[in-house]
Amino acid sequence: MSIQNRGSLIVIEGLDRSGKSTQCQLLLEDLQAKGKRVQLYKFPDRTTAIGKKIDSYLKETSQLSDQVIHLLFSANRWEVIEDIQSKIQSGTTCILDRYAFSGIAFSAAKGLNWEWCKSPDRGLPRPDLVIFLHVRPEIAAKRGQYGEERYEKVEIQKKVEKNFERIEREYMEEGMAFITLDASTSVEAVHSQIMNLVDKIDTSKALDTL
Ligand code: NYM
Ligand code: MG
Repeated sequence: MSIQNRGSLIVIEGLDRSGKSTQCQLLLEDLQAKGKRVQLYKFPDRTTAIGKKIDSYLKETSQLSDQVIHLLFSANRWEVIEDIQSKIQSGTTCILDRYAFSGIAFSAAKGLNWEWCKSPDRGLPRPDLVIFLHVRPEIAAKRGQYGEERYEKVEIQKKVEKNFERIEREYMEEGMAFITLDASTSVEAVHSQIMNLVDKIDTSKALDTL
């Protein structure tokens, strides 16, 4: 076959301090060591103009309505999506540290309508695999740097956790590979479970949309 396979689209989700960034980094390095082309993206991407607004909102140096910040988080995904799509088409695997699922889970935790929260991300590429790293909010709260940003409070994280359970149910019903892993075990154990799931991704079919 002369046609090159596309790359895969992998999302790591979780509550704050669930170990997402550590696992994304390990996944990146492991795939690179296997000779694959891989790129890591983090949402929110705080480097863009929209990302800077999001950053100041999260650091509580600015206030925005719940609707406006929700739309900014979504716009922050739309502004890099062409880049991600072209990487995937050219055979590069893209790892996303959070995605639209965080958008729904956190905004709905503030009382916004569920379907309204889903709508601005409709049309974004649908991941091949979503891994939700589960740690109990009480455990995450004991990890370093917790509580520095907006939302990093146990009561809010408990609502976000419930929302992720609903997100998992809904997307699994649509046939998405949305897998929850117990992230309270060792870093190595979680990483090897992630690698097992990543190895099973089938890139012969085209990417669908959310
Ligand atoms: N967050 C993240 C949202 O509320 N909506 C979104 O769409 C995304 C991508 O931003 N508490 C929240 C979740 C986190 C915060 O993320 C910052 P991180 O991964 O801690 O930088
Ligand atoms: Mg955080």
